[in-house]
Amino acid sequence: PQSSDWWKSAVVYQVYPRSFRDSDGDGIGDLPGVIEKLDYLKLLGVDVVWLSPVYPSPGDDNGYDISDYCGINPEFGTLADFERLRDGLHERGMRLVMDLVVNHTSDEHPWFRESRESVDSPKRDWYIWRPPAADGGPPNNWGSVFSGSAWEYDEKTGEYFLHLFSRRQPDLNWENPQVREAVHEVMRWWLDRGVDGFRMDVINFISKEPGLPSSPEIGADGYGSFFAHAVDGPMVHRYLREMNDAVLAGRDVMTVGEMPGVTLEQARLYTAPERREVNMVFQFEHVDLDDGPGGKFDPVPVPLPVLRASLNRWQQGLAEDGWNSLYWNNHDQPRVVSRFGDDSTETTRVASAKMLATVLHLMKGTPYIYQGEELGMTNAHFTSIDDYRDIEILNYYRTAVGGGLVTPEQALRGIRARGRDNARTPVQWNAGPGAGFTTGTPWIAVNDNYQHINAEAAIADDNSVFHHYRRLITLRKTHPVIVHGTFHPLLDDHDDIYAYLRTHDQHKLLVIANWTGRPIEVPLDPTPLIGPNHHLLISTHNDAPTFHHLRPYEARAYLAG
Ligand code: TEU
Repeated sequence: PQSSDWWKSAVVYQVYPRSFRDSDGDGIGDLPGVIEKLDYLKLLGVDVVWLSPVYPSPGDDNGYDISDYCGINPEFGTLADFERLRDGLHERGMRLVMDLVVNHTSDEHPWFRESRESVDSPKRDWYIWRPPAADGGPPNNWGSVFSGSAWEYDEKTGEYFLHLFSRRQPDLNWENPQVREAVHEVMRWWLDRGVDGFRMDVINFISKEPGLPSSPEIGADGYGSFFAHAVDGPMVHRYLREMNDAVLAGRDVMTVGEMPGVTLEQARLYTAPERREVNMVFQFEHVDLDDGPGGKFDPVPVPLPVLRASLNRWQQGLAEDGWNSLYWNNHDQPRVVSRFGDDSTETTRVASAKMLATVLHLMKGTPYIYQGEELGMTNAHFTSIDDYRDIEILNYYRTAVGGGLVTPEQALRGIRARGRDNARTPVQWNAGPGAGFTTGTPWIAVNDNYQHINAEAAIADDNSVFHHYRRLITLRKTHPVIVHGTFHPLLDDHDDIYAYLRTHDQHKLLVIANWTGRPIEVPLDPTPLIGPNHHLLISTHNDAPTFHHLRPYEARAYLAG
């Protein structure tokens, strides 16, 4: 591996600044708040911080609607704060990755304001405008991710513009070379300010199928799915290669493309090093498995064999060429301990959070930790729709309940399980008022469980979820088999155990995990797999284990060589 492959052995920590730490008591997290916690991040041991958007924004989608790419939202601080954060990270040997949200802008971005002025505007073609259909309705049947049509009619010029997300997030027209050049300029602007890479928001949506055809695949809400026509589109690989040639070539940075709906076959192309597109992608297969017949908010249980088959397929599919991102959580996903673990008692919460971390962090790829995951933070468990803030949740509730598709109880059940605000409650720093997040009124409620789930308590307890994450990160730095080892699945047809082997030269790593709340027997012998001279490397439980017996949510890894 070349030195420029530093991201292969790195662990990335995602900061969602709005919910991380509020330094000035306005109830909204900010950059000085992140700076206060740099030593905490160093103690955890992460190598990279990925900062969710901090740019000026009207806040329709919490900053994923950007009105100025080259600045800092005053809610979060100033450019000087940004520079202090960058320097604070670099001084501690950590790197900084920025969120690049360029499939769309805010409708308040000057580019869009100019574009909507007239059909002859020099920036008209920077966005995707179409005249109405014959009946005066939208140009095609696509629905937006945030409910309703993906088209918004604009009175001023009598045309529709495309927005795959909210109506306040118009899609940029990447077919226009001026748009691509403008994005390249933005990237250079941040790189020249010392950032170490980009997480690229829905970057596999930037190339739409010419003609923008309606979709025959109609959802429960009556809209057509744009996925077949706007995901992994015809030009996307060329645009990414062009971006590399124009901007990234010769710079020692990392890139990760967020790619809903990406297939393994496409991911191989995106991440093959010689193609110079992105270093890795966030794929969605394992976090979409609980979608039910009514979609994301109609969740179904995911049996371990289904989840494991998916993750193992990606492990093996990106084994030779390309690279995996490993994640359970981000600001769009429910908390993993509530989703695939068990947060119902303190014992099961701690054990299952550690088990899930062990299974993920010992796989091949770059692990991502989302703020609070290292504390075993749980879903919000809100009881009223009034507790929620997220545009996706609120739009869904309004349209699905209002349209008579579901009852309010059904909608809330889905939102409680899958809603994005589960991940967006404030980080729980201590047992004091506001959980140490704010001295004011938080923009979204603090989880009720902050008095026992918080960073201060976790740091003081050597058996905490936090220290387990810290140990996993340390192991990655000590044992090349964790970074580079070949992945071999084990017990492929077992209902309750996740087991695999990693091998690298003479080094062998065996991972076994009990996915259930019941004790189970392990139908494996370590010696034929990793030889007689192995030792216990890490365990979720700290008392002496018997190899063949796994307690509820117990996970262990053994190392040989
Ligand atoms: O998300 C892309 C995306 O399609 C989903 O993850 C989305 O969050 C949704 O929940 C699917 O049901 C990215 C960002 O991560 C997200 O926060 C933004 O809202 C979205 O793009 C638009 O920028």
